[in-house]
Amino acid sequence: MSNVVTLFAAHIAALQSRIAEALKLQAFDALIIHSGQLKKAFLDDQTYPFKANPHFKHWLPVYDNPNCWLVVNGQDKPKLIFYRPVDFWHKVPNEPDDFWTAFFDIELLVRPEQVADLLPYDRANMAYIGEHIEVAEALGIGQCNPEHVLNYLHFHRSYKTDYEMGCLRQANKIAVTGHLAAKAAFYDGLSEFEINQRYLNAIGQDENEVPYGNIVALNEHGAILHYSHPELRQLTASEQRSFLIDAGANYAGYAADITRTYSAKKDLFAELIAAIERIQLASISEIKIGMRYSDLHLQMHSKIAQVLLDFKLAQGSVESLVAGGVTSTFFPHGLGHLLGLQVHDVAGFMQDERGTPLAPPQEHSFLRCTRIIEAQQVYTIEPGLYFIPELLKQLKQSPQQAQVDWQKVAELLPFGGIRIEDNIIIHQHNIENMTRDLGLN
Ligand SMILES: [Mn+2]
Repeated sequence: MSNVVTLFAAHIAALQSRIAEALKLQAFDALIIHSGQLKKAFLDDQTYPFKANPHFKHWLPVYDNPNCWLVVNGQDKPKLIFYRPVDFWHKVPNEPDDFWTAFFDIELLVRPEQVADLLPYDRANMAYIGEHIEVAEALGIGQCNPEHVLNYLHFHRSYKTDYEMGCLRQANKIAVTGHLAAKAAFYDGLSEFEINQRYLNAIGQDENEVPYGNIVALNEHGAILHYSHPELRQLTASEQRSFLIDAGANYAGYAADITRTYSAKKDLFAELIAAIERIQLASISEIKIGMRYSDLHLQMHSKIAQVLLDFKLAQGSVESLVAGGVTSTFFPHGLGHLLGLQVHDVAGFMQDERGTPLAPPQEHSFLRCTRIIEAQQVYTIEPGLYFIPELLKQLKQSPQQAQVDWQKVAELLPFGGIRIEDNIIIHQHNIENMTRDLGLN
């Protein structure tokens, strides 16, 4: 924590200069950034879990308080309007008194609709950054989410300040604790549901605080890429084969996103896990500044092909397995993505601060990133190898089916799949693997 505190001043200075540059693009007087509002379910008095506007939580570690506002112009001390209602039904947040409070002029807002009195008087030449356009219009704010400004801010969000890197390390540290607890719970034979509970217990966060829904999958469920229905039933020892867990943690609004796969026994599947881990680590070690992320993804397909050949799951050349789409059957998702305030951080396709997009290669449409890899960026690297019935069925109907050893595939089908995912920081002279450095192997 102390580390994070000392880095906060430089973080705010960096955001101030970004805002100053962004405002030059469209000559606004200021940006008015809204944390958001609670939303009710249809015909209900119950609200959805609150997710703060990432542009808001970029400035301060407040991600659980709706109806807050920031006014920033890149020069003056940022103004924070902090929502603190009089309310005996809900817990009211304490008055801000933390390492970050000195960096803001803070005013307390008791009723959301009174914000007009606390915002600058003339808002015609200001821009609203937030979700609730009707609120911005009612407040007479000149423009909503101007595209040039958003593109600029999104592109630059990919370059993390030292403070942000500190937060991402902390998020990883917390998630690693959960992963170790979940691994132990798997080998203790617990159900998916209980393993997930153990994970959340270990990290001290509930399912609304973690940055995405945990994927806790036993056996065949590992082949469902976004499996989200953990079963209550405990497997018998003989039913236990494999365990895939994709679970993160939140720290100060920043996300960790980590995946591990385990085999119940020392079997073929365990060897396959070790092989995927080797190519995952090899891929990280091959990253060079200036490479395009999508090229790293394409190189992973060659590595997957080699694994298929080594394990005699397929035959032929690496080139033919990649070109014929065989590797895409076993590895149907992208190699990874930018990570930060959002688990799939914005701007994965942006090639410059004007927002010029570069789409992924046509055969790899699920890839979330085509950026040039540069220092201060944070990525996940998450290759996988799965036995997905629907995709295997399609492959079986293609000419490439002759390259596949279907008996071997049938043998591995009950294990679901493998994914190994680490979170890395690109530095000028090295790649930092936060996940492994913090003790998850
Ligand atoms: Mn991920």
